[in-house]
Amino acid sequence: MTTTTVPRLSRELHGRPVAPVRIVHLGLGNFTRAHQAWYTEHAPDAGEWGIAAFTGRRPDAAEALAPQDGLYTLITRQADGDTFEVISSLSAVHPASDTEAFLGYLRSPQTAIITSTVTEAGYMRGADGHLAVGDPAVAGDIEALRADAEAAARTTPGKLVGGFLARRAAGAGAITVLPCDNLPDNGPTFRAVVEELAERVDPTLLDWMRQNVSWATSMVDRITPATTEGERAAVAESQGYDDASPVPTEPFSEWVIAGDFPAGRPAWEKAGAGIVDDVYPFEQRKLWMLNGSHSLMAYAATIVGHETVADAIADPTVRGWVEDWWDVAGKHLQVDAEDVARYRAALLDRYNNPRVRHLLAQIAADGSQKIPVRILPALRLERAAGRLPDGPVRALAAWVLHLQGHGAPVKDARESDVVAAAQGTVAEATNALLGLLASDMVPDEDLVAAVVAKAEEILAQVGTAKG
Ligand code: CS2
Repeated sequence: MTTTTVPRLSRELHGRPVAPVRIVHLGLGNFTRAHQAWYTEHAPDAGEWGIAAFTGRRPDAAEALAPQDGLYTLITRQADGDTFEVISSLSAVHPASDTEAFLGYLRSPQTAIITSTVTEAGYMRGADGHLAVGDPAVAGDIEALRADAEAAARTTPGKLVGGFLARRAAGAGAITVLPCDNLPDNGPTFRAVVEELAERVDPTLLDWMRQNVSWATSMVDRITPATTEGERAAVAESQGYDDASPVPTEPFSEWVIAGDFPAGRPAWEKAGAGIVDDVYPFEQRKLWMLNGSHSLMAYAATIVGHETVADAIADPTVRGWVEDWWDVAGKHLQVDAEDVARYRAALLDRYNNPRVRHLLAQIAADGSQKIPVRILPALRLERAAGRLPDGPVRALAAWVLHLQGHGAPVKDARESDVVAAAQGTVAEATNALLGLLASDMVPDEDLVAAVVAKAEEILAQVGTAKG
């Protein structure tokens, strides 16, 4: 590739001046760069709202972005071509380990918001929904922060507790936590684990948090695949500069936010974000319809032989499986039938976009965190009504098969637990996995028998995917 012949992207070359840091973000990955950073860039007061972003699982993001002053190119892939835009709302990028910088921002009264894209697993919840105090990383953070308030915390709840201790000591006042992860009620969920950790470190912090920390909730949506070398080359060729870390994304984007921002916030609504009183109906619709069908395809369609969402949805068998799931999930949403129909049609358009190469193997990761919030709630409601519909039963069967070695490779925050539970027959695996993640749903012999039948049906389709 001829990246040496073009200059590296920089603020000097391209982009607005560095905005003062007023937002601290945890979990610098492609998603937040296509979403929150884009909304912040497009807010009319963008010049007053810089983001300092800390990496999560991908330390290389800071290494790539620091030499280009936090700038990067967002490549929006329409079905008929690309548009390129330089995003300059990241004022600073740091590796996750830079505790000193993190605490420094938290001590500043200028910092008004902490946002997060740390994934479902980042909340460090156990199967009972509470903070996983037995997890070595959580236990380590509690011990370290008890001994030294400025210790380097490893988990997200630990980082927040360390940050709040520093903010209290500095008298820096009110702040809002705005989670941007795919979890129902992400604000209250985040708050609960952080409070549980705080109580163990320093119970007096809880009072300060009640007076100074607001917990907002948000629904986030934008399909954002991982970057490939092809995108870097496309930027160099068409834009005339080298960007070591461009982000490909789809045209569609949605952000719905509820909460208080006592220290202020960018005018995100002017950039298209929805500000509402209750995020739940939006969150449930997105999590069940989009993310639920994503997870179904990530397992079932990779077993059949597909690699991307666009390939999978073009296969009439897989498309039928997705429709079966939507028929069930759509019934339980708190939105009217017309809205569900419109949403389904829009999702099909988004999935069919051939220029968004969204790998199913990427979506397959962390099923132990995703299946319980994307698939099981609708299945539970159906079981309570005495029904065993195809859609959710098939999704569960596909996940069990995946954990037994079919389709996409297994990559999971609780890999050893779920792989151990998935040993044996499909019936044994189903029982053990439900026992682990949804103990209220076992025993249920009829459900297990239905999962076994659906697993056989899926395996009968192996090899039917074309090229
Ligand atoms: C996907 C999501 O990887 C996954 O689990 O379902 O990241 C999905 O692409 C986004 O939520 C879309 O907004």
